[in-house]
Amino acid sequence: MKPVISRRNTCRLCSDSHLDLVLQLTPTPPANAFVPAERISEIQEAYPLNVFLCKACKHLQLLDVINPEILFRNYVYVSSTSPAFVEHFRKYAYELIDMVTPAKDALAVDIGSNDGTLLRFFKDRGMRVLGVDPALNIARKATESGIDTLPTFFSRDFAHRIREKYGLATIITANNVFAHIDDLADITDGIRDLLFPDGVFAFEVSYLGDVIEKTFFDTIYHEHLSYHSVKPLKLFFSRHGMKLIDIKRVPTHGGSLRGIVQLADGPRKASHFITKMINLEREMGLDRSETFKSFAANIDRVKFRLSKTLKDLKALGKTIAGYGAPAKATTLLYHFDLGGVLDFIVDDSTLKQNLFTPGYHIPVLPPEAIYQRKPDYLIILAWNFAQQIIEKHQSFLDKGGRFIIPLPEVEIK
Ligand code: DWN
Repeated sequence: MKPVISRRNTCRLCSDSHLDLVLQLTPTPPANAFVPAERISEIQEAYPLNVFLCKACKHLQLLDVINPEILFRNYVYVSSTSPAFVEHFRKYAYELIDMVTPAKDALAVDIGSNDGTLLRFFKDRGMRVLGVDPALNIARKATESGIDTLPTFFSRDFAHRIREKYGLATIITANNVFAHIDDLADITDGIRDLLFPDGVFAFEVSYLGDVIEKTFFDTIYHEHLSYHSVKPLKLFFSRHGMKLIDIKRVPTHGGSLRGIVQLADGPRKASHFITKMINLEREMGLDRSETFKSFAANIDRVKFRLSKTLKDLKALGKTIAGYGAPAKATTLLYHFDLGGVLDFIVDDSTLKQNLFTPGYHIPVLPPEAIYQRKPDYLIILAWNFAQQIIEKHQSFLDKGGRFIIPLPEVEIK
């Protein structure tokens, strides 16, 4: 087996070796490395969370790469936990179908298809669908639910095997995946080889512009090797025989980019919005190291405010629990040194219930625990779903409980 962690010394998008260290967060265990009760006495190793800016193409990235077999083979995140996210995927799928108007039985391939949430909407509209996801448990359940899912990592070689068996794809998607892959060149060459000449590749990734603007630093963790912005991606695709033709900001995960890509000689014209986004990124300073130094200062400001708020509440004898056990909570808890503050965390995902969080081993319980253990405060660690969570638990408020939203600013509701 490959080592647990390896270090690359070139940019993931342009292969240049001039990379600036622009941000250092507290090292953590892998963000989704939840453990069962029988393993809580084990010490989980923490790995560096150092962020680098490529001086050539300005791509922001991690260079310390944790073995994807460790990160993704036994995965605990499923897209369908959030009804809002399922609805987002429904609209997304239908927008792509309206754009491409696929022939009957045309093939849609989803890379990192998870539980098949997106593919189900393509299937409902008459397309052949194929998922590819290395999470053995989730891939098996997706196949059993009617979405054929190959339990493996996508690669150029694997794309050729898919092409031989299923033919070319009219739509290829990769959502919350294009930030997770170390060898993006190989993946992209595979996508190019699998795509129909008039097909489209669509991806969604967390957007660096939103991370910086809203101080969403907790989305920095080892699964996310890349923190994408438009200009480096546009250059990258052009170097791989493809063309970025549209870009759209979408609200998921605190703010994401949806990119539409075609073969370099594809039929569609590029949107002028791409140039507008590149100009906006220059104004935001996403291509400058000093931007990330002020980002670090913002993180420290929020850390001071949140740590003081929680420690003052604890000093008053208040009890505090967490709502949602997202991957990003690992970064937030470690970087803000909050491991000893939360008595427990609740999460609606049965895959995480009755496990313990990475490293700090805080128990993750079903939401019923809120009404059995009656904490005074609930800090919403899945802040991107704060509204849905608060609406679902009005009775917690009615009983005198309060919610704390940690980012982008500390808020008590
Ligand atoms: O890139 C990734 C994003 C897309 O999803 C992956 N690396 C892993 C994962 O990141 P995350 O775990 O931070 O994602 P979420 O979707 O922000 O996690 C939300 C958590 O909150 C889940 O554990 C489910 C939970 N939740 C809940 O308990 N009740 C969510 C909702 C909406 C709820 O009502």
